Amino acid sequence: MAFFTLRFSLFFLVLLVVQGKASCDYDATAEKYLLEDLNLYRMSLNLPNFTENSNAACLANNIASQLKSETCKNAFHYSSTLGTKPNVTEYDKLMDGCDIKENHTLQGVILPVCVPRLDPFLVLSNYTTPQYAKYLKDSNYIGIGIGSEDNWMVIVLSTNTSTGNFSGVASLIANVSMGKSLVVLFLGFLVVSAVS
Ligand SMILES: *[C@@H]1O[C@H](CO)[C@@H](O)[C@H](O)[C@H]1NC(C)=O
Ligand SMILES: *[C@@H]1O[C@H](CO)[C@@H](O)[C@H](O)[C@H]1NC(C)=O
Ligand SMILES: *[C@@H]1O[C@H](CO)[C@@H](O)[C@H](O)[C@H]1NC(C)=O
Ligand SMILES: *[C@@H]1O[C@H](CO)[C@@H](O)[C@H](O)[C@H]1NC(C)=O
Ligand SMILES: *[C@@H]1O[C@H](CO)[C@@H](O)[C@H](O)[C@H]1NC(C)=O
Ligand SMILES: *[C@@H]1O[C@H](CO)[C@@H](O)[C@H](O)[C@H]1NC(C)=O
Ligand SMILES: CC(=O)N[C@H]1CO[C@H](CO)[C@@H](O)[C@@H]1O
Repeated sequence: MAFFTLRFSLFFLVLLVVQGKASCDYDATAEKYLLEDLNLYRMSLNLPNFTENSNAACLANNIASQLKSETCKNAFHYSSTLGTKPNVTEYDKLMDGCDIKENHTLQGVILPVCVPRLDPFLVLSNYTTPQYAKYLKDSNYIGIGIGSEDNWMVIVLSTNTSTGNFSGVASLIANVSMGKSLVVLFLGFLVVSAVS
């Protein structure tokens, strides 16, 4: 715990220093530290590190770009209910743009948070609340894509199976219950607002 606190303090100093730089540098730094912290969290649970999934990262970035113009206040509008797609404009196009076939996303989860200036303490603490942590703790999720824009951080978790690896390769539909997969995907699309 002390280790985490120290890391965060250092990160905060780094943030103060780089704040004047381009926002994409800022975003990339926040994403890099988040990935490291999530992998430390996984290590503490004896789970393998997340490996970066470039398709999932592409989707995470696209979703973050879409959400960028939304204020944190409206974040809960983006939570999704069973059987609906994430409430993001042209979600299908976002997937196509990343060369992802929808059949390969069924078991994936999309976890956005909205935190002013992506304060790393609050971002990580939001991801480690039970409703998101249960996915981070799940050994089925081995891949990760992280995207961010302004106040939005989006994590897309992928599995090592054809129904969740965000592949662009077409495949026969896997023999899983569609309804169950949709629950997994869309329960995951919960939006966290820091300003509620
Ligand atoms: C897992 O990630 C942590 C944090 O980035 C790193 O320190 C560690 O070396 C990684 N472990 C492996 C096996 O890659
Ligand atoms: C989707 O988001 C918009 C804001 O962009 C909101 O007005 C609308 O109510 C949301 N729809 C649902 C079903 O949450
Ligand atoms: C993913 O699955 C393949 C084949 O099932 C296996 O060879 C590979 O080691 C797995 N990767 C991880 C990170 O579990
Ligand atoms: C994802 O699954 C598809 C279909 O099983 C497979 O062809 C592809 O190699 C997998 N991709 C990754 C990155 O595991
Ligand atoms: C994707 O899943 C649908 C059913 O939801 C199926 O009809 C379609 O053939 C599948 N496509 C591929 C490329 O596997
Ligand atoms: C798919 O699952 C059903 C039961 O859920 C089973 O009857 C069927 O044989 C399975 N098909 C394949 C190809 O595994
Ligand atoms: C779900 C969750 O933990 N949301 C929190 C995200 O962080 C902000 C700022 O600390 C909190 O206000 C939210 O409750």
